[in-house]
Amino acid sequence: NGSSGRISPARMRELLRMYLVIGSVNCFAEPLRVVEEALAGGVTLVQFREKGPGALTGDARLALALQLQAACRRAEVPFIINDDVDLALEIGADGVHIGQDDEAADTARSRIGDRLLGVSAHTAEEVRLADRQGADYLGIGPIYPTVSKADAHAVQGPGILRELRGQGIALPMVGIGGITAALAGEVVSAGADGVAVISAVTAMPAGEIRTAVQRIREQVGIR
Ligand code: TZP
Ligand code: MG
Repeated sequence: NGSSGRISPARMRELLRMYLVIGSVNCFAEPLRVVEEALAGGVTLVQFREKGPGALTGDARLALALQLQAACRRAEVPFIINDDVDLALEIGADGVHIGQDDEAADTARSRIGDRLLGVSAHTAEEVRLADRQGADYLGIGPIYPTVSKADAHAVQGPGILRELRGQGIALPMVGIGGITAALAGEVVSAGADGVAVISAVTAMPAGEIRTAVQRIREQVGIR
């Protein structure tokens, strides 16, 4: 992506529509299988988020990242890395996603060039700072209670999305936290460009993943 410039907001919005976040600890089935089934179902963006108790480290973590990246490449779906800019650069990932406790967004931006940069934000102030520092999109949440993040902020409800849009924030935004097919529609109605999910896809048998992704896609308006 280095020679083609920053992603356009329109293209970014498309990528956010059905966004899978995945780590081995979240998976019921084998992680590569989970990603392959999710790609077959039509996920639009994949984030490798290998953290929490039992997460892989070192060479095993690198090997899994490379495996999942290869699957995403075959499907022509961008693959980005949570938190770890070094890993993203090492494997030539398509981007990074960072939280408020990770390195500053402007530092990440200068290190990754034109690759995708996502930033988690919880308030209008954090959103405006991330925008100034070069974020391509914002992750907003947790929208609903989540079982997948131990240190999650307070639940915001879909109203946070409406509020941010009401304040004139136009940056691409994805909702995250506790989103299921049944809730995806209201997240998008509230102003998100799409939904990011972990457990709605990863916490199920491999044979059900493709259909689960397709059902979420329908709810966010992708046919
Ligand atoms: N950030 C805010 S909530 C969350 C993250 C990484 C976890 C989302 O997982 P789930 O299973 O879709 O609630
Ligand atoms: Mg983080």
